[in-house]
Amino acid sequence: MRQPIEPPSTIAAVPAAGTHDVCSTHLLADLKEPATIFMAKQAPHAFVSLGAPKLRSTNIWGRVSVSVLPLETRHQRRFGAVRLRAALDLPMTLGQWVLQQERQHPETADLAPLITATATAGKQIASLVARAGVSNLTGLQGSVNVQGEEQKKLDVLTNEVLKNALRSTGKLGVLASEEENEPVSLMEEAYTGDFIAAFDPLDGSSNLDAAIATGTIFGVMRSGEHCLTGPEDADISQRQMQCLVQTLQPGANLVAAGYILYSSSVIFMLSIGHGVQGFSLDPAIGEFVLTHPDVRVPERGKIYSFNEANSDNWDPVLQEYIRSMKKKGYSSRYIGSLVGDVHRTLIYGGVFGYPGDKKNPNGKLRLLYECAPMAYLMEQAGGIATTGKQRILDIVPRDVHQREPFICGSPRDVEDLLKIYQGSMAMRG
Ligand code: AHM
Ligand code: MG
Repeated sequence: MRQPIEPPSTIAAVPAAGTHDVCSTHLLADLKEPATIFMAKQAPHAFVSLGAPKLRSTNIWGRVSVSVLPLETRHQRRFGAVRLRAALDLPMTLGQWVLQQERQHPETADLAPLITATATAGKQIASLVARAGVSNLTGLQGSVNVQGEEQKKLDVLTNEVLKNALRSTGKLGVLASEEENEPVSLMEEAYTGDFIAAFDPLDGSSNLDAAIATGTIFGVMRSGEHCLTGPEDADISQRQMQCLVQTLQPGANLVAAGYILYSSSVIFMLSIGHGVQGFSLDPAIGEFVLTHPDVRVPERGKIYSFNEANSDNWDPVLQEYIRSMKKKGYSSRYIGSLVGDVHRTLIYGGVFGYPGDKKNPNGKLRLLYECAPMAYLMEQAGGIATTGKQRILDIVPRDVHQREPFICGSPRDVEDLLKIYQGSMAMRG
């Protein structure tokens, strides 16, 4: 739709054709179609009105695409005008993206309530984390979880937030959490119980009191028939046992996984099996908006990320690998917060690992709700996730809180490690 704009309603100066970021306290909010504007050829800027008459007084950053179009009339040509097309590109919200996915991949449509509920819980958790110091939510709860770890106040609170959000979808049959001793059956209250979710509501919470990045990690799998009904004559505990067994699925069965990073910005990275999309929480509108479409981990990076304090206890292969990275000029970065470390690896490339060692042969990270969702995202972004000997997504869990060595990142960087492992196995015959 063409819409000539008069200079008095201008709100942003855009230098000629191209895509430009603009900021305005008077963004005309209702531009739905590209607008056409005319300007004098010699003018240094096109003054673009981002919409029609109604001014809305919000402070919004926008992105304007401007392209030069052919002139239409002899009059315009005679006066040396330039005709431009200006369109305001507002990023897609998570809600709009979910609707788009329902059309493009109908088989994923029933995931929509779970994604929306997770995003809502993420916003609530982001707010709790940001205000933890002010609201006296730092420090310990005074309880110990089944893994013998002291729970932080926010571990307990964020577990409730995420649990309630997912429960309210009516879609969840069972949930497993780092902060729950056993999987929790929601069958009695679910309408369908089609899905199983496993999550760590606030990973890296030991960093909280120092205001360092933390994150929520989650994975979603489909329930099997048995979990939905159970034998007619089964009592509750038998059915719960069946649901528990259903929870112990390999990461290859995930239908959705993601994390929410609480850091200098709040970022929701998500995959429903068609690549990885990243959404940033826009505090101006309180919505996640698509800022990282189709994330691909770089083929190779320049960073390795391990807790090197454990290196004396690593196997010789890993020690040799890290030595080779130092020789190649790689940098070391390690936050000690899985979501932050994996997010940096996804964006910049390189390798992150929490390997097994002499003291802890299976490392520290939990398969079901830490390694598997991260491995799913990494593979969906073109990366690799392995124990060093086995693909993470192929491991069938025996226990809800089982730990596994975890190494992931850029395909070329992880392949280098796998080659050394294969070489050392061949030498041993
Ligand atoms: P948590 O789930 O109890 O928060 O522990 C997991 C965290 C991860 O975020 C991080 O990768 C790892 O522990 C760091 O461990 P370490 O301090 O041994 O390096
Ligand atoms: Mg954790």
